Amino acid sequence: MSRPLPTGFVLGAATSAFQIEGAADRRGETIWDRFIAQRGLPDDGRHACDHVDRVEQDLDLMAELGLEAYRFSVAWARVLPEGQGRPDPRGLGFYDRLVDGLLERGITPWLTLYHWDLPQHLEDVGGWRSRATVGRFTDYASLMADTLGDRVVNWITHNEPWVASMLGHRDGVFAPGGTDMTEALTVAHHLLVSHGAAAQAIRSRAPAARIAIAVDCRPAVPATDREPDVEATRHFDGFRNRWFLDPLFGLGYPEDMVATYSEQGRFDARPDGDGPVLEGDLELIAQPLDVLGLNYYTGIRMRAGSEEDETPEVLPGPNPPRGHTEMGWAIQPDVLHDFLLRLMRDYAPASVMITENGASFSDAPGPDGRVRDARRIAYLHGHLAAALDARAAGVPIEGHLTWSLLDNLEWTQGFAQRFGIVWVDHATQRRVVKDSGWWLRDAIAERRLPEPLEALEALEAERTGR
Ligand code: IFM
Repeated sequence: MSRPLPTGFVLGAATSAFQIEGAADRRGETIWDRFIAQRGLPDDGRHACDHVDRVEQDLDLMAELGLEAYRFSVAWARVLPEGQGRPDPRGLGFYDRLVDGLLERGITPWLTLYHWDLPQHLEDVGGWRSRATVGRFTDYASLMADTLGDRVVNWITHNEPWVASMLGHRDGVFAPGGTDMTEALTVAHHLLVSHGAAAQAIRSRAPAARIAIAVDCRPAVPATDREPDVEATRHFDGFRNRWFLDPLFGLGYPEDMVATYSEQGRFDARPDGDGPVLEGDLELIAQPLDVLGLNYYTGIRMRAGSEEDETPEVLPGPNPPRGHTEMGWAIQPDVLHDFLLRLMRDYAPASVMITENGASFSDAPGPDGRVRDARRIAYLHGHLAAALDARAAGVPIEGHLTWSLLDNLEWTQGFAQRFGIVWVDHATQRRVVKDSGWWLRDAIAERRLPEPLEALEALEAERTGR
């Protein structure tokens, strides 16, 4: 039995600038251009999905799928090539057209300001380690609100501040490649402060704006009920989830984590102490949040000894074992359900949008041209059902945005990981809607979640005309 979608529950898709736009010759250099070049990675953002030059085609594709919402990010270095100073009218014009194109097609824009692509010029003068970048980000947010605030209602300040700070500054595996936990905590603080400052700037220019931030949460459960595993789980949750959620919801930094980090000499949480926290910062971070954006992919089973490590149990690669995606991530819709309930209990957000959720599977067009990505359909069906259950239990979830519209540049893993509901041939830029894209189209058109098997049969019939 297919499940009806509640009235007002929004379905759409998400992307980010660096991962799809290309046209790198028409924007400033970003930390990701530099990082990819320095590491000699095979795939880069020069062309990505060529979205800037194919924007009309991509908008038509979204309309064909009937998307109700589209989340994209602005490339800071496309509108301000050096991150500050004189805006580039070509960059502003691009986002202007994109937003108009969405609205003309009845698609609600969800704009993200920062999806990790800091202009390299700002990195050269200290990047997010420097408090000055908070000011630059606020100026950039103001520019975008002045340009698009009359048409864009939903503003996401940051995407996944945990990733930007920890993978980018502690683990050295993401741009800009830093490897220092003290710096990573400073970066995390500056990202949060800049969220608050940008929220104020946007609201003062666009009073109807709804302010959101997209956090990537990784719910943890202890691998056993032994005390060390339970304790490791509490620590991981503090490191990964509470460190961001608590201050955003006005609870300040979690005391247990502050005690640990200050003992280690890594973070002084006292305002105007030895750390990055200034008087008034916590109030600034805790601006009223209209929407909590949740990016969810998987949970983690935590064992003592790996409290700040989330290496998946299964290695990324094609043909993952059943129950995993090609990222090596375990498929756990029940974990999403339980985490949504916990968010409600602990933080009572005014509204939640699932700003990212999806799966990497590399199914390609078959001889008949069709991309049979049944595993992605099952993933989306399971997670949407879990979200609807949580909604029925009282969590104010307003919608779900599939990551991602297009097969795009999966950062260090390049084009090898395919999250799209639309397949992209990266040599020719040809797009092919996958079965999951048609499944989403039917869900939106019919206001119900089609059962995966029935949906596949229906698609078969649609294609063969029988
Ligand atoms: O592709 C990324 C996206 O940029 C941020 N969230 C997770 C996705 C999949 O790894």
